[in-house]
Amino acid sequence: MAAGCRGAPPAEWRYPRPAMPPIDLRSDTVTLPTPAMRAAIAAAEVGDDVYGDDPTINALEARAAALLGKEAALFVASGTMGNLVAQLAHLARGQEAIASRDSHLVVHEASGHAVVVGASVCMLRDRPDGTFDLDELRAAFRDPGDPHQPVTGLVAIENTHSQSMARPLSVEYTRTVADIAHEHGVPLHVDGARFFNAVVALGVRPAELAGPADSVTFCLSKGLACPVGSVVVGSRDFIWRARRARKLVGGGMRQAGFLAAAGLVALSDGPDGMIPRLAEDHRNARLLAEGLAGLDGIGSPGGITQPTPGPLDPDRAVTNFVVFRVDREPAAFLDALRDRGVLMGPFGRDTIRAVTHFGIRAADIAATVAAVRDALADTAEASPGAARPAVGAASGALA
Ligand code: TLP
Repeated sequence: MAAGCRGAPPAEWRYPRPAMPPIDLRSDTVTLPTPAMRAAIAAAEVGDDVYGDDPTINALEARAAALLGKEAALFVASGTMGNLVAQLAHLARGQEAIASRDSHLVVHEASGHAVVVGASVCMLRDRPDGTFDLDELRAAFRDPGDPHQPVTGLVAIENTHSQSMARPLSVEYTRTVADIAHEHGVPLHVDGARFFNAVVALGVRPAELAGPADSVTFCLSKGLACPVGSVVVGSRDFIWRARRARKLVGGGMRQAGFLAAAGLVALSDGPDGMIPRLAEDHRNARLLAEGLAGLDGIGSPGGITQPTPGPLDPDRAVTNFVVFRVDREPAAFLDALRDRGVLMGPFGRDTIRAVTHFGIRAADIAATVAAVRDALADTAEASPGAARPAVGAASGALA
């Protein structure tokens, strides 16, 4: 077994499903394809993509490159694969990437940077607005003249920035980080798993936000509701290297135009396109945060997710995440919530995440707030967590 894949499976890693279709807020990855996508999938013209013969993948890659203002694009199986092939294309073995301590690339990708890329990561702390302290960023570049040190080969940022409750990072900030990276001769990669949520929240054009970056990965399979896939964009040379890297990790997918067809629908202009409707998810997240903030037992998640202790602050929910803390044992609360037909998930230590997405309507938000109220009541007595410190109290907030 490969060294990076050891570890015992947990007793039960599949979430038991309730009898009724739940209001599933665990992630926007649970979205199902639209009727227009299903029709496009059924009708898709396909070919062997490893030979470059799949017209639907070629069309998707051309559309993605044009939309984000880059020379070329590559369709990959997942956001994780997108970040991995981007690192393989940017970094030589033994180099170092600068990335956020809490980023998906560092925490949730099974150490692909170390296991597959052979790179170390210099981890920076993010601030509550999702940005790096720029002096800390400047200080993180290694001295290329010192043979003891790794050579810095990449800066990576995440937009939207999950740990800060999915805040969007601005065009100006992205440009500043890119300028600093480029001064050191290093490219900037954006993990834009929810890049279009950032575009919609900021009210900018995709090409403006992608412009300063050397590469961007965005996911089709999250808020854009496609069944599978992500796209990496960048220069022609970079995408050629990423294509080779995709082969290396076994990601050459042959007639995957059936999957790309849904992506073309999602990125289309007009009524079937999925980008502008992300604004509805953001409104619903805000509604949910407002509803939850009014409940006893719900409080600030702490840390950079919400640095102020006390009640949950709805102003933190600017895209499609709501992250909060309960003054109960989180697992018992989540079980009680599931029994009431609502799924949410743990998000880091002791905090809970709800993600709004296609298929969740304002009425579901009202039902969710009612279910949370009931689940809090269900777990008030029995939970050993009832003795936990009050939510949002200074001692209860993550540092
Ligand atoms: N994130 C998933 C989980 O893996 C945590 C989620 O439910 O949010 N970058 C970011 C910022 C992401 O949030 C994710 C997925 C990825 C990359 C990876 O995408 P996939 O799941 O397609 O490999």
